[in-house]
Amino acid sequence: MSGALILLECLVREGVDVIFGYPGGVTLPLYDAMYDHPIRHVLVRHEQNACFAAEGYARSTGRVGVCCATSGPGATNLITGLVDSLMDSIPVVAITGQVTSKLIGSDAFQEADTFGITRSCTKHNFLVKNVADLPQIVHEAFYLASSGRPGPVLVDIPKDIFQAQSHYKPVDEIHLPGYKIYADGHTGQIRRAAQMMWDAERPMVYAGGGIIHAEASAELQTLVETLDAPSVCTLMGLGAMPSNHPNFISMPGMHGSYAANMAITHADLLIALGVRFDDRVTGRLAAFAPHAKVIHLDIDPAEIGKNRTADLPIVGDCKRVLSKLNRILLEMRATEGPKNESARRAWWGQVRGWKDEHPLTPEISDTEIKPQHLISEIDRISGGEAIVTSDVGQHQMWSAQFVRFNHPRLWINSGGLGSMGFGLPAAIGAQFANPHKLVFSIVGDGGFQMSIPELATIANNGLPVKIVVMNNGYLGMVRQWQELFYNNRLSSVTLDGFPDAEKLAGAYGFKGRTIESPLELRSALEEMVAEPGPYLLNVKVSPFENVYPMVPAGGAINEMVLRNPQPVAASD
Ligand SMILES: Cc1ncc(C[n+]2csc(CCOP(=O)(O)OP(=O)(O)O)c2C)c(N)n1
Repeated sequence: MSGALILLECLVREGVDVIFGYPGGVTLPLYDAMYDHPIRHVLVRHEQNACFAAEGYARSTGRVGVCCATSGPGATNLITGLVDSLMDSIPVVAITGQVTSKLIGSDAFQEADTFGITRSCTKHNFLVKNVADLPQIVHEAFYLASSGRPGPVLVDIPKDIFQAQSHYKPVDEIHLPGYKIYADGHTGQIRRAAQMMWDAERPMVYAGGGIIHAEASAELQTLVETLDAPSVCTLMGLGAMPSNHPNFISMPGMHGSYAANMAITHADLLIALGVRFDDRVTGRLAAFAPHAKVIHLDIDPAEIGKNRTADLPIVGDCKRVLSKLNRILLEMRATEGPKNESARRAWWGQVRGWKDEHPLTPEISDTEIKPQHLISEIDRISGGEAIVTSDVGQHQMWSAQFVRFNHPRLWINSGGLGSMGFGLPAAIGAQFANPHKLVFSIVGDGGFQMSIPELATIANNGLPVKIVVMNNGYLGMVRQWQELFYNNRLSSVTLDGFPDAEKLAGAYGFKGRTIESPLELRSALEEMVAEPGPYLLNVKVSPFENVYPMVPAGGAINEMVLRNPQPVAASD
């Protein structure tokens, strides 16, 4: 077999059914092998979007997403996607072509040091030097991408390796000295954690993307119910608790709810599960959960104590450790009966009071479409069941606030890196992985224009993605910061000349429409969803709406601006 066929055999054995990619000179042998191969190759319109689409596939399924690019510019175009996957711990395998082995280092045409360049933006990377190593390397790449803390792994393959002849040798065992996964958690620490949870008067569960990666939502729910504790999910963790669950408060942090941030501030025990104490969650770190002892569970030991010292660290897989914790807690409840009943009742009273004081409610107007109104109408149609991908900016934060998710893996967004241009290609990957699911792609007029070429991929493949452009005519989130922190000196944030949506979608062969009256909002969304194919709905919303609550950068999370803010000094 040629190296190209060996690679494809490895992918088949890893269960890969689709690759998102873009061909070029050095990957010609691979594309020739794919010509009549059962694995489907989806031709995107830019390599960055190949990686974002692979992420959409991975985020919506938990399986490894695969993308492919040629050497040089093809490989460097993948970088944003790789960093994005690394920041959000998404299992992606990227295959890149490299110039022929004997030309490496000669500044050959389309040569780039992909191995060197991607060292810091992958969980691991390989340069294949011998065709006989290919099966071992590819299976190791899948194992590394999907095990422990998931992440992107890149395999760089010179053209001559694709062409060389060898055999596919099955790989029975992966043995990587130095790569250890501590999945089970320390038994003593787990016992101590259970005791701390049992003894707490004001416990608070703070759950993140790690719960979703570990498929530990059911265990999380059991924990929250056994403790009867309030819980919040981070931007990456939304869906880990069903949004309608009585113990779920909402998202915490910079644009989190008043109740979520107040509850964290007043808790006496913070149960941090699969989270990384991101600055967008913690605000001023020194003022974050100031009265709480912290239990921190994470699969990655490097996260423990990175930002906030843990009083009780547990390195382990969230699913395994939470099921052990649940067993112990249920035993405690059976033998000891309920604990701190009146303190816990008072705590819930406080949390409910905060919720009632400042609930997250969408703004609605009779004359213009408020962005929050748009998002809450999408939420009404979704009913917590649709896949929603977003881009980055105000629409992302309003989506996180107002769309409910009954299950994990429905909410797909670029959390850590905040990459504009993510939403549309991520929807492509998610729709390929979930052909029968309703997929909304909620994007800003800025981010949408970064990934407009992917309308062709959507059209060519007949993907029924429902694209909703929340069109405020601005780079909204940047405009908001310029208004609030730079005396409203709006500098390079106006987006004039948005194309006619009907003509734009029509040019690609599908339906599009622009609306601006709140009276047509509901029927336009329903028309879009009823359409069997793709649909582009351009929704002109009030341009100057800001996302609240807002914790100004560097502020403590209980110092939220709820609305009508006083400008404060500029900072990051
Ligand atoms: C690739 C990239 N460039 C720049 C930014 C900085 N940025 C963050 S939000 C934002 C504005 C987004 O505007 P739009 O897509 O219209 O969404 P809106 O905020 O209006 O909802 C910008 C420029 C970014 N996050 N990503």
